[in-house]
Amino acid sequence: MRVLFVYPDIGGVEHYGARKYYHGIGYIAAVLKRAGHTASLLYLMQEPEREAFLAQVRAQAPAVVAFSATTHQYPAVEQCAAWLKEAMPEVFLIAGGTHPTLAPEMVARSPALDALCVGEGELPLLELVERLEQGKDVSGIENLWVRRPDGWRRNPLRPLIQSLDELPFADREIFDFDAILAANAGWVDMMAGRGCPYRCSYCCNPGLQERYRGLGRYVRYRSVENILAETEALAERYPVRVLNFQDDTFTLDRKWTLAFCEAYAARFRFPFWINTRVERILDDEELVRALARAGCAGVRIGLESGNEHMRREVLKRGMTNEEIRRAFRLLRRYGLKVYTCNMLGLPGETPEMIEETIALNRELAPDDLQFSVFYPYPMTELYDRVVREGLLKGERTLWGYYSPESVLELPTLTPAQLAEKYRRFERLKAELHLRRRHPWRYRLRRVALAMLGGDEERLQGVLDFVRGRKRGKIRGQLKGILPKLWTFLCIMIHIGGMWEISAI
Ligand code: B12
Ligand code: SF4
Repeated sequence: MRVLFVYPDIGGVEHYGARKYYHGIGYIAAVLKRAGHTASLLYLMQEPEREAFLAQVRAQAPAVVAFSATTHQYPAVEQCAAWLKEAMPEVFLIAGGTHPTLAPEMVARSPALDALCVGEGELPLLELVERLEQGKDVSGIENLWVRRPDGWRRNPLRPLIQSLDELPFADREIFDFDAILAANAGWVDMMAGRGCPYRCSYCCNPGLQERYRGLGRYVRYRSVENILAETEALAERYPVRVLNFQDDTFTLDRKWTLAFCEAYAARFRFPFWINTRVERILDDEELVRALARAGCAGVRIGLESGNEHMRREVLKRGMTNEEIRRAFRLLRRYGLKVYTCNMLGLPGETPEMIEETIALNRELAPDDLQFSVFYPYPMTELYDRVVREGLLKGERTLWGYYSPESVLELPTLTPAQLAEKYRRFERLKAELHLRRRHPWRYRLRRVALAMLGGDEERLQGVLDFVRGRKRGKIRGQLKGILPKLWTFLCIMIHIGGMWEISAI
């Protein structure tokens, strides 16, 4: 049977600079293909346009269209499903991924979808496709909510896949992986496992842990051997330069991590990057040394806020600033790069608290950082809080995620203050970039800033003035030169003309 996946990633290319690979679709496609089905992909990079979208779907002639969506991208799914249901009612429409898993009730409001998938999709989608092919009833498939004439049938969840090694390697071809790799400088995304045991209030993991309670271990790892076999297969087929592990917390299982490092170092030379938490490397010199020796080039760490109260009480992340500093020192001692993830516009946050986040980052001087305006995702503690406190501005479209705007009305932070702090983060990012690339220019900037009493706005004003003067000067010089240049050209043309006449 032919299945067409639709992956909306609107605004993603502008934000990340390239198309990205997604394991959720990759794994399901691999399972379908292994069972002899055909799977293809429509990667939506821009807001879809009806006729073009329908033409692309028709060209694939699918029996099933399978949408995947995070919360931000869901409006595109709703729109495309509506067009499809109207124009091609014979095609079965299903949506899965983070948003349908977190907010199935919201997704079930779509009048166009025939089914939605809560949780892991490999086995439910395979079962759906096989049943459709055999003309069997599909309404009782575990993990699926299926539309029936009398309403939705909400089937229970099946147990989590306990042995991830049983899955085939995620399918790369469906994403045109050669092109993705070329656009991402040879960085290959990998997943070593699934699930995170922490309970951060802004993250969907605690909600998912509850949803899956009693259905098997939530945090699972692939065997080291299985990951190395995939790495080998990838390296044989593609020009791999860096492995990019996207697991939420790579070093959760210390014994597993040490075993991975040892085995990896013996077979591969590619550098790799991981995500982890301060607590999972803190004061653990043996672990950090092992990571460094295995080729771990860098670590991404969530600071989220520089204010300890905010971090501990609101975000439910226990580490102190001192522990963060110690973790940084340890990572640096072993030559690992560090990248921080930060949020701003949190409930209860004041401009001063954001300044603390900026100051902590400036002090730690990560090799790079990421920052985003807090967005409340369904099925998280902070989502419930902002709804309870009436902070949500109302149903807003989510296209503009990558922007300095908030969907919240915060009594402690005005939109203008948030926008100003967002700009400060942009400047901090540029500053860290300058520090890495041009240490001398960075030092000069620091001296200039100190002379202006640390007032960044003034420094920016001075820089703009100097740049403006420079531009003005060039323009002035051009103004002086242009008439002379014109006279010179006229004389040359005249002489050229005389020369031609005399030649005749
Ligand atoms: C890799 C990753 C990315 C990649 C790839 C994008 C993507 N779609 O995941 C990139 C870097 C592009 C990215 C960007 C963003 N991400 Co991101 N990302 C992740 C991460 C770390 C891993 C995703 C993954 O590959 N998981 C492994 C696969 C196997 O699991 P899975 O995604 O759950 O897929 C299974 C099921 O959901 C289901 N399924 C999925 N699709 C479908 C489709 C059908 C038809 C069916 C039946 C089933 C099904 O089956 C899959 C296999 O079992 C997750 C966190 C996490 N651990 O999941 C965050 C996560 C998905 N990202 C998140 C966010 C917020 C973002 C960004 C908005 C912001 C940012 N951080 O830059 C952007 C938005 C991009 C977008 N296009 O929507 C949030 C989403 C929250 C939400 N409610 O939507 C998450 C959950 C992080 C978190 N804990 O909060 N992200
Ligand atoms: S550590 Fe990261 S992935 Fe785990 S619960 Fe917290 S935010 Fe979510």
